[in-house]
Amino acid sequence: MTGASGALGRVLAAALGRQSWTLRLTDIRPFPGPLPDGASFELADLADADGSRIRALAEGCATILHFGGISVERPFDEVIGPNIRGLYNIYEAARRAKARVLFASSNHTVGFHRRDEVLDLNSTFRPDGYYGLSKVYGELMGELYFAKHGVESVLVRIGSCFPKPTDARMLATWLSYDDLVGLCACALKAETVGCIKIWGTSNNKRMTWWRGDDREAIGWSPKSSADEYADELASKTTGDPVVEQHQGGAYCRIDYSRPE
Ligand code: 15L
Repeated sequence: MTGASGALGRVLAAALGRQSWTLRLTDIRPFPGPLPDGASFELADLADADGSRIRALAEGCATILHFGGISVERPFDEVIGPNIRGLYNIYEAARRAKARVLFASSNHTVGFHRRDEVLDLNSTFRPDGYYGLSKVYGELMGELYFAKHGVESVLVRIGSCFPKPTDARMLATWLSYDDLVGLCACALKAETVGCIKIWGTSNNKRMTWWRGDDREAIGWSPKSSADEYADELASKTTGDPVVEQHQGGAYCRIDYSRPE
């Protein structure tokens, strides 16, 4: 697992450790706190031009849970190393290790779609920044490595994975930690997956922007729902039309300079 020291990495490491998976964890930052049972940890830089360290770490792994890299909108020069070069290192490592990849993609691949649209897997990419663009690259990298080398991928377009939804947008985008763990466990256990794409949200029915994906291939069905927070959160909006009209929310506003 890359990005093991990050917010989602720590949740997953603890939960998958409890499920008795053997985990090889890595991150550019040290792992905070004690390691889960059955886990080892090594520091590594995804953006390493040589890639040999990542390849060595992947040896013997059945699946790479790729949660590493820049996880929010940042300037292009910060994104390119971990999220573009890093992706290449991960897929080359997966090819050599004959490992499956679960790629933590993002809703920011389609962030500039409007909120009154319902998307499916045929909808076009509309990245809302350099971060979202790097996730588009990652999804296409998965497609390339499956078509050319047979490397399997579960490409998960994560909505907003936090302990609780905290604003109106998250009534559509929220993914609970339990559902994330369930999804990863299904992806680890599935016999064959090919190259599939899944909307990473909980069972949110009151507000839905995304439908129709490949979750059946791994037998995942989310259990949590943001619906129970609807009364509390429906009015928690920003009042900014660029933010509120688009699925990517605040990411669309960063550096936004389009004349109205
Ligand atoms: C993401 O891709 C980010 O990693 C996360 O920090 C949130 O901003 C999330 O999207 C979101 O859209 O809420």
